[in-house]
Amino acid sequence: MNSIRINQLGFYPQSIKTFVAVKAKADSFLILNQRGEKVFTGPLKDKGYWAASGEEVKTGDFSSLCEPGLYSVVVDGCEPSLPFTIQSELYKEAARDVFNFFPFQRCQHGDHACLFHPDTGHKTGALNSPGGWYDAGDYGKYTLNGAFSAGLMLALHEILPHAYGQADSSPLLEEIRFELDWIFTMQDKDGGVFHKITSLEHDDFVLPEKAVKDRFVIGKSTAAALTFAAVLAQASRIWADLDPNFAQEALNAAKRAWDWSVEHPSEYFKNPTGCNTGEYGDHDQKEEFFWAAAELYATTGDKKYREPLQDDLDKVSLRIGENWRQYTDNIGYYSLLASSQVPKEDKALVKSGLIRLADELLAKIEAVPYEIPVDDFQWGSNSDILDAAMIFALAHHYSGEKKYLDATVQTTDYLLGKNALSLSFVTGYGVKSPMNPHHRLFVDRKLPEPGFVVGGPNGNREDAQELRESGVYYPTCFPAKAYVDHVESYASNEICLNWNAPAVFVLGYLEEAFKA
Ligand code: 9MR
Repeated sequence: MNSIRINQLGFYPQSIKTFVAVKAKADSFLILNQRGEKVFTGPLKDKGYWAASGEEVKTGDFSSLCEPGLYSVVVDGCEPSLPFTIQSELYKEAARDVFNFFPFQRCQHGDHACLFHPDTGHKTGALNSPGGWYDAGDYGKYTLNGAFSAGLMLALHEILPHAYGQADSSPLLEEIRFELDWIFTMQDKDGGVFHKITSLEHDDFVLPEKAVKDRFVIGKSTAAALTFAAVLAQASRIWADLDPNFAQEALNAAKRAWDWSVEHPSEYFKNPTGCNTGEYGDHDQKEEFFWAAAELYATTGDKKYREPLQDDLDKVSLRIGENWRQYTDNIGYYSLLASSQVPKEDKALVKSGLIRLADELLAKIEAVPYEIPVDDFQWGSNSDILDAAMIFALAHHYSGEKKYLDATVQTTDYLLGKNALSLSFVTGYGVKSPMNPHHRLFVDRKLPEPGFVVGGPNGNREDAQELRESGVYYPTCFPAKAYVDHVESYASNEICLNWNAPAVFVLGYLEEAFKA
């Protein structure tokens, strides 16, 4: 593996430009242009040992090199880096393709008669629940993760409505609307919301037309109702002028789901016996309550929804980590900042909380040798990286301070090659990228579709035992390298809605921020 790790797509002319060199004895580096001419020299900075990857790490910075072109980094005693460019519109195609992931995930099962599992409270009958996106490499549709992923992208639309099209005719909104139309179908008559549509056991690794197991509506949970309420309240605000009827229906449905949740605050979802599809189980619904109340407040300005926010607004503890689990409430904070209904005192509180977290994460970038704000690698770790990049992007948006834009760039560099695997984690982008993601829709393809973010290094390696049985092994135990580009590695190499959604946010944000 190349010991120089760098964003394999490259850099915007005006952005910060850094790389990592491991096991390098030299204390300086140079940059060669396409003709092999030396165009830059600089010192390597010793960052010490990184326990997460088991490497001695040095870093280099060539931010003042701004001339567009094709380059490589050379360090004495190391193989030259993979080539990279300096160019404007750096992420134009990548942003388009990470967005195109969503239409690709559109459900191909009819889902006109999904059987009620008794744990929904319905003993017989079926639900008409067509459309929506498949969650990941499986064919399930999960309310919580669908709502969360749509919410992340709506948060971008709210601050930069032009990022993916025009404010009033946006392909991004059109695609999200496709998911929301499905989400609507998940509400029960009493206002509660079903948890998921899946078969009882995971489908075989086949295309949808061959995945013919019965599809069920399973569970009715507080988490589903709250995330449903949150995203539809958010949508109601965003579509208010574009489609007033839809906006009103969305708000009514959101309010009913909220009321149901207040009466049923602890309907935690657990897979019923005989069901092994994804759980999205969580026994702490504080984040979901916050997200829903924040959206209802940001949309209506009604004090009734302000009251449940009080405790959290006193602390404003935005957090990243654990994939989706701890992040849902952050969208609520973003919406409070964006909405015109929220008084400026509340906005000031939220902004200071956002900046506080961004500063903590900046300190982490300083401390972690690879210059990233994450050093814990779990299932979907790439989404923790991207979720942190979102925090930096928003801190930059609301403060205008360059240090947060730099941090957004550096965190994104990790995703695209400046990591311990020297791999771009986005299919089809960079010199080396995943070739065998765990995705049923790729089963008949030689190459994966471009623009799919894989889960990434996962120190817990939940699938290691099953992989071993197929003769496949994780190459190392170091958490930052615990990844295998094998189709069976669902715990490190799957793709998923809530891992691509923050990529849509971050790449779209950077393209706008660096517009000439
Ligand atoms: O992203 C989820 C991760 O946080 C959990 O640890 C894991 C096991 O429960 O499930 C992940 O979500 C999967 C979901 O349950 C089903 N579709 C694929 C998702 C990504 O692997």
